[in-house]
Amino acid sequence: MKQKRRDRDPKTYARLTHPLVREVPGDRASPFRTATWDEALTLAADGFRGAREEHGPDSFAMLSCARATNEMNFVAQKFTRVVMGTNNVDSCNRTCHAPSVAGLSAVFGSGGGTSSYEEVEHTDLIVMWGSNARFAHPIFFQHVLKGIRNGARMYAVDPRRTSTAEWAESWLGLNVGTDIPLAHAVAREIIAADLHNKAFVERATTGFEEFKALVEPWTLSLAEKVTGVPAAAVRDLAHAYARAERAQLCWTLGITEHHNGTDNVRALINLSLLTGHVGRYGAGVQPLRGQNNVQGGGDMGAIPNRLPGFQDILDDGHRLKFEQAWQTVIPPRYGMTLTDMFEAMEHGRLHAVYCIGENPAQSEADSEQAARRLAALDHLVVQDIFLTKTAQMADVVLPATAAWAETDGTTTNSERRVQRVRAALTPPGEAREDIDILCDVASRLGHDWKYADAEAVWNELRSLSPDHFGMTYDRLTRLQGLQWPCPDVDELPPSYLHGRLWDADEARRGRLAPFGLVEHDPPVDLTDEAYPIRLTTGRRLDSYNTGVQSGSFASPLRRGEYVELCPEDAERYGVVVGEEVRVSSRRGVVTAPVWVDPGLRPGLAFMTMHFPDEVDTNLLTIEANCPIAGTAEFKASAIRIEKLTASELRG
Ligand SMILES: Nc1nc2c(c(=O)[nH]1)N[C@H]1C(S)=C(S)[C@@H](COP(=O)(O)OP(=O)(O)OC[C@H]3O[C@@H](n4cnc5c(=O)[nH]c(N)nc54)[C@H](O)[C@@H]3O)O[C@H]1N2
Ligand SMILES: Nc1nc2c(c(=O)[nH]1)N[C@H]1C(S)=C(S)[C@@H](COP(=O)(O)OP(=O)(O)OC[C@H]3O[C@@H](n4cnc5c(=O)[nH]c(N)nc54)[C@H](O)[C@@H]3O)O[C@H]1N2
Ligand SMILES: [Mo]
Repeated sequence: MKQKRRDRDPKTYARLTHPLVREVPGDRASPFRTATWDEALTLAADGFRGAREEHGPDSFAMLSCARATNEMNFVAQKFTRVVMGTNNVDSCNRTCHAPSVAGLSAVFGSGGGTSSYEEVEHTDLIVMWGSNARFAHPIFFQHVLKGIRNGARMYAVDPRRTSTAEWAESWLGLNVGTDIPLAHAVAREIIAADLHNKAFVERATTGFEEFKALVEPWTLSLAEKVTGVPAAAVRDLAHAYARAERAQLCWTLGITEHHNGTDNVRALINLSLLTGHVGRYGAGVQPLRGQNNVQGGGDMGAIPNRLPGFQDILDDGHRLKFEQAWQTVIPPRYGMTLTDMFEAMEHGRLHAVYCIGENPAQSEADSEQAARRLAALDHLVVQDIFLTKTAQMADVVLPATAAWAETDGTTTNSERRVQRVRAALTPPGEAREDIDILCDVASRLGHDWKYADAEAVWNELRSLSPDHFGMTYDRLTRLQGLQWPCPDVDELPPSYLHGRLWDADEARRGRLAPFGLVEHDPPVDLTDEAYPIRLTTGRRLDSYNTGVQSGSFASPLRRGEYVELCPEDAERYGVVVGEEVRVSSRRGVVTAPVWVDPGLRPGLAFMTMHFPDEVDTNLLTIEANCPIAGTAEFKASAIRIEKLTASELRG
């Protein structure tokens, strides 16, 4: 079908080149004017000092940038803990893969994906579960394609028949939010067919008998009723996964962006425990992380519960090590997650925010509520490379260099590989490196940190994080990156984690992997007569997140925002491609043109988060959060679609 494009011109962004402050200090309704660096840095620091003195250290929070380098994230969390005296530091990891980290940590003691990209080339079965890697992880998907070429079979589990699913041998098109029933039915079938790996279950896991009883009711026919996936397809996946010599189970936001995201993750990990598809070359579980350095940001301690090197803040020994190194006292309690921060804003408990390279005014679920909460802060400093919607709300805007091609340092991808990045381009105007800006704000608050370069920051991290100690800049350069854990400067780390589970003695000495006893819990935002359509949101190949970076240039590849429906629904609502319609949820209303996608099913609509200046999809989404990880249910809202009246159409 030839579809007519009817794009609204997407907004384009220009790079920030100079610090900005308000004409009338303290009045965010007054316009911005350019300022000298000295003036802007002093204003930024004064506001943070004021909040700390008046309301205490926990009235401050840092949002750290998952696109910037490890070194920058290290300094940002150090600023939060040492200069401001709080553990309130987090990033977009919270909106994204926090459930993966929580689920993997609970089972294996470490939040990283267990395998290397290369291993999917040498595996027998690849399951892409709630992941559109063809669009969102194109580099990883190249490895998947090589695996398929080498003879691997691929299964895709996604409510939409995505571009990724087009490559699969079998597509399981489940109803949104029914992943636990599907996973439980797969597990039950594996056990019923006596295909589980009894030796592995016995040696390496706990809780099997309880798990077996838990999944017992999830017969193939019950699963078909709840998930919408034909029983034969569920059975086929169960047998293929269990019989494969080696299988890779990969998931992303289709699993995590739910009000029970961590439970979903546990349900998938259960399948790997049942079959022993973990801890061996070619067999593993992989949450493909989102932003280029969201893995590294967490590893560097830019999260509220971990010090650098993923060391638990509640562990006295870990805290003491950092307190001695930094000559400070670290609060012996977890700080606020991004989710907690917005909650605290609502109740006036958060007064000052330092937001580096995040755009929460547009990326948070229920964005109207998020923007209102940000507007109520006493002091908001935004450090970015573009004047985002969040930056437009700030008291002070600090222009940074881009981590990509303008800054030296390292980043860590989702196979835990730390790689060097280098400054190759001259930054625009007066833009300065994130680390230098942070250090200058710190010095105005009484902390003089001297870092000659990014390597000096990295070496401080190495001295405090055993998992990173073996990664010198020299080795990272010569070996084109190294994966953690890398404790030794002479040895190469293994490509996969948890091999110890295969050794009877070692498995017994270490922790065993518990099955997750998780139950089905449908989406919070129920569909009914008033809101009959299930909206799920996500990504397209041509654009990036809130569109700030991908919106900074014109591209013929990029089409604007649409509400996508299946052909039957378009007919049912009497709407055609390109027609503007009203899309309403229980929280907000937007208008958007219609697109027809035969990969959708009746009752299911799709929108992206890429064009919030034209169509603010997050006005529609619900802030129903996973109680363990704090991630919102971006993947399930209830909406209705209405034709516009003639006068509305004339606008
Ligand atoms: N081109 C591009 N690439 C990107 C990004 C970008 O904006 N653009 N963003 C990056 C970031 S930050 C991230 S986190 C990743 C995200 O990467 P992905 O998670 O792969 O991307 P999404 O499109 O958000 O969601 C993945 C799939 O989940 C499916 N899904 C929705 N609901 C459910 C459900 O209930 N169950 C299951 N099983 N599946 C469901 C959707 O149909 C969708 O195809 O991409 C990264 N890469
Ligand atoms: N409806 C819906 N909403 C979602 C999602 C969804 O699937 N559906 N997904 C969620 C997910 S997974 C994520 S990760 C979030 C993303 O949410 P955000 O992280 O808030 O959004 P981005 O657009 O990625 O913003 C990145 C910002 O970093 C800036 N930046 C880039 N490089 C640098 C640098 O080197 N230094 C500095 N200082 N700044 C830099 C960019 O200019 C940009 O403003 O959105 C979430 N929101
Ligand atoms: Mo993300």
